[in-house]
Order: sequence, then C-alpha cells, then structure tokens
Amino acid sequence: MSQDFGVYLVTDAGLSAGRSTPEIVEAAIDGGVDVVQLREKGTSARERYELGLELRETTRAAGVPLIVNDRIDIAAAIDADGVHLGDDDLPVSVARERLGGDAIVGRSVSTPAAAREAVAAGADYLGVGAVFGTTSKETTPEQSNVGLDRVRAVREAVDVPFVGIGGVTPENADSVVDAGADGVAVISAITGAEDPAAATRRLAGAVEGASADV
Ligand code: TZP
Ligand code: MG
Repeated sequence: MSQDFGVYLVTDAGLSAGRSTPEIVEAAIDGGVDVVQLREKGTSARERYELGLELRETTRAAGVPLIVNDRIDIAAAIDADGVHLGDDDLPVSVARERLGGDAIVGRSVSTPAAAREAVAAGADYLGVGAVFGTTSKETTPEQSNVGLDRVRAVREAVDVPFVGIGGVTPENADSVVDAGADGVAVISAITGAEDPAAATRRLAGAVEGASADV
C-alpha cells in the first residue's frame, strides 16, 4: 500500500477549543496533513453522517484520504476512503467485504500479537497506542502508555504501515518514527493547538526529519 501516513489527524470537536471540526480539518489540510479520520465519539449516526459529507468534500478536493472511525455503514454512506476499527467494532473481514478491496481498513492494536492478528485478518494499516499518556481517550490498562519499546516490537512483528497514537506532540513525534512507526496520529496536538495549521506543519517536519535519519 502506497498511502503516506506521516501525519494522521483524528477529529474531536470537544477538544477543538470551540472551533468546528471542518475548520480544524481545513487548517490541517493547509498544514499538509496526510490522512483525516472522522471520530467524534458521542455524536449520533446522523450527525456523523452530515459532518462526514462535509469533510468528504474538503478532503476529496485536497486529495487527502478520509477514514471513518468505528462505523462501516457511515464510511460507505459518505463514500469515505476507509474505516478504522477497534476491539469493540465489527471485524476487519466484514469491513473488507462491505467496502471492497480498495478501501483502506485500519485496526487499533497495542501489542505485537494483536498487530499480527490484524494483519492476518486483512488490515491495511494499524494504529498503535496509546504510546504516551493521553487524556483524549479512556484507555484500558493494556492500552495505556505502551511506550516506544512496544512500537519497536510492533515494527518487528508486521510489515504494514502503522501510526503511533496517544500523547504525540511535535516535540516527541520524531521518537515515535525513530522507533519504527510510519507516522503519528494525533487529536489534541492539532485540534487543541492555537494554530492547527502550524502544528500540523511542525508534526510533518518532525516525522520527515526522523524518517530522513533512517
Ligand atoms: N487511541 C489511542 S490514544 C487516542 C486514541 C484515539 C487518543 C489520542 O489523542 P491525543 O490527544 O493525540 O493524545
Ligand atoms: Mg472503535
């Protein structure tokens, strides 16, 4: 798969300092974001669908893939590029069957064993975390602070691209890529930034700088 996963924005209007998700996404696109995931936990299916249609237009115009968190049905309804699934969501195989071979199907994992399983099930990419401490999501003990050693272990376990997520900032993003991730996924480092476009640029610079060392 040739998709670039350098800077992957996960949306959350509740963590956007009063700004709307479309506003944050436009700024992130301006800053060079590689992938946008519509997350917005706690909103209704209808709200996510309406927002998804809006984001579909802006991301398509910019050539940035749009992934829907959790919901295969909403991904299909808005013609998203793919879906991102976790332990409580429908299986990767169902997403593949429903969305087709070209869809980008991602899976959240926090261990090398789960990473291998997800890849065997047909996941195109993985989200690995929470790498550092985060207050943006309630994590189980197994998902908390998995750290850079776990990122390295996942890199050794699988060949598909993956992003490190959880507490990633422009200051520590390079360490996540140095440990083997293809990029970083963030909520608050972009959504909570005073200047989300500049924050995206800084993250992209950190990821590129780290990849260049390899
Ligand atoms: N999955 C693992 S940690 C996390 C998700 C969705 C939250 C990431 O948010 P932040 O603000 O980038 O730490
Ligand atoms: Mg989920």
